[in-house]
Amino acid sequence: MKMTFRWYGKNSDPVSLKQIRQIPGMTGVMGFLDYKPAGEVWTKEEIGAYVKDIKEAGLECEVIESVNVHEDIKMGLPTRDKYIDAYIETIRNLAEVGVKVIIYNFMPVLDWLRTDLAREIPEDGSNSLYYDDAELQGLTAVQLVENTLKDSKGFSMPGWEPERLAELKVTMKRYEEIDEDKLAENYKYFLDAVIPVCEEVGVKMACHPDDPAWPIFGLPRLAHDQAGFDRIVKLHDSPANAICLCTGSLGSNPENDIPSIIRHFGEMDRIAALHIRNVKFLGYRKFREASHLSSDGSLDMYAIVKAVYDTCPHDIYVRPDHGRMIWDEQGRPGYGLYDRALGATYLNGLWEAIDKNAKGE
Ligand code: DNO
Repeated sequence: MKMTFRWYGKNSDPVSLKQIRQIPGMTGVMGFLDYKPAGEVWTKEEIGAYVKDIKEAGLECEVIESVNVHEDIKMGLPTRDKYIDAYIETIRNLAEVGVKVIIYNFMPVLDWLRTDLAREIPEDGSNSLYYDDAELQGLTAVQLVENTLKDSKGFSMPGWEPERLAELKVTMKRYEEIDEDKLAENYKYFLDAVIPVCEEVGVKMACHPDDPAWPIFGLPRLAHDQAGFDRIVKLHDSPANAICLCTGSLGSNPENDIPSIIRHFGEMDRIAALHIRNVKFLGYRKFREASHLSSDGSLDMYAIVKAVYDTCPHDIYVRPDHGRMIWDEQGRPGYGLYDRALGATYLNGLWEAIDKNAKGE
């Protein structure tokens, strides 16, 4: 397991590379240029400079996240080809600086979504991201976006680029014409264009699940259970058409058996990276994000890491995901230093125990 940490770059992340390097067992960064609007090429110079900083800090940068797919591609508009060309250029540029996995998603309009970015956890006074579907029912997509941006404390948020959200009303309207089958068709068109390039340059595309794991605001969504991912991996059958298995996103729906889903896709060699975190179910479509520890949430983290150990390559890329805000840290919601660092060391501890046990040590 290559343990990595999401990092937003030196101009945007209050967490420094030095701090990340000091977390025990940390080998690299899952990188992200948070200022790039969907559809724009990530140039060699920008990526090169970003990766150089990471390498100088003694870390690797073999995974890049949130290379966002332009809405015109998802909607299948005639303009999609120019955005696909730009995406291909980005893939080539990323491959040149040593990137092996690109994490993206195919969620229409909105990326991950919560109804509260800092809900206090009464037991210990920390706070975390929180979702209650009943609260969402009272909101329009526009209101939800406004609330989220207001609560983001001025930090950029992955998937919540202002450019993309400016056209929200128009885009929502257009999606009334697009059902899941149409979205799958548009997805296939995209994969048929990009996957051969990935094969050529040695990169895997890793689709991130819908978060939460069900359709919202009547928008079509494809990636929230095993059947959905079975469909996605078959849209273009190649090891380069892979999955970023996010345990917390899929795990927001208690019907998803996460260790079993990991085993299913691990055995098919379709998992290219994992985001591993815990969630605590509070009711029907209601959850908050817990510390990574099994006993703090609803997911069995031992069974999850064991499934990874048993079915994925042992150098698979993993990162702890959204942390709580603890010890009075002020930071980007979900992406502070402390709780994610605790999560990483806990996951490494589980791995060590499983590994030694497997080797009879
Ligand atoms: C949320 C992240 C996502 C993920 C993207 C990939 O916090 O896990 O933003 O990186 O959906 O495109």
